[in-house]
Amino acid sequence: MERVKSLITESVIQEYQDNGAVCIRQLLNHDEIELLRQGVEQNLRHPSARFKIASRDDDTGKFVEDFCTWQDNPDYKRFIYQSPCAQVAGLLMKSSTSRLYHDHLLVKEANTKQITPWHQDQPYYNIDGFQTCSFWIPIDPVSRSSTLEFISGSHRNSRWLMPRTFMNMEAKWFPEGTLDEIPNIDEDRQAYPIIGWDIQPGDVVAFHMLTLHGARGTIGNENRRRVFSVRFLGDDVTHAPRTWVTSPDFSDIKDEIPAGGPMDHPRFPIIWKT
Ligand SMILES: O=C(O)CCC(=O)C(=O)O
Repeated sequence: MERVKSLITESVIQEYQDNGAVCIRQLLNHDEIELLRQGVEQNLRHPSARFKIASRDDDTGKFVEDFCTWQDNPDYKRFIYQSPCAQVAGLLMKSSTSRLYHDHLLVKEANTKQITPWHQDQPYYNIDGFQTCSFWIPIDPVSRSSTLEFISGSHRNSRWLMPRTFMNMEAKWFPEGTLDEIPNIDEDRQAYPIIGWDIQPGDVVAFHMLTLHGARGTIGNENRRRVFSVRFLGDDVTHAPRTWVTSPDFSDIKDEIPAGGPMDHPRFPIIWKT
């Protein structure tokens, strides 16, 4: 694809490798954003059994999430197979293949107080490996104050930090005390290399599954913030079945993929290869 050639330069790939997050301006065209808009609306009209409300009842807005609906959502499916994202993920990960892991819907209505606490994604997952890439794709304009932020270079540490539930900060995945805690970044923001971008539809943010990231609410913003996320795995990623319920929950297929083997399964198709 011409736009992939012109936008994904060696320096963009290096930025991804060094910082663990990169913003690619206008990677997506109008038709691709429209496809996502239809897909998101269909998803919100027909939420899956995995749909959840991630904000409190007394919030002035609302934060909702859904997961793994691409097989029932023709617009998501078309986007995943036909947009440049899988190829871009492959280039950023320096992988010869790009395998779909899952899709994730994240909608914050205008004036949502609920923050997304700082976290890494991989400790919630059922995978091992380093070649990973998630896309965070807003279909509404997002201001710098409500955008997803990253601690530049934090993926390189490759140390897993304690995953907790977003609302009650419970340790549901690893027992208390078994992993280091995420520092209180917002207490001393100057001490961290925080990066983040305001977004116009068409822009995408790609990030590594070990990069520390978080977002504020949408307080003071008139926009709702509808985000479609699609996540890809590269050559070195293997299945790591857990004794706990991962997020998203893949326990129904736990025994269908050998532990330590590639994620070969119809739920995780290879979308792009060199
Ligand atoms: O959209 C958000 O607020 C959080 C996104 C996030 O944590 C993710 O995509 O992994």
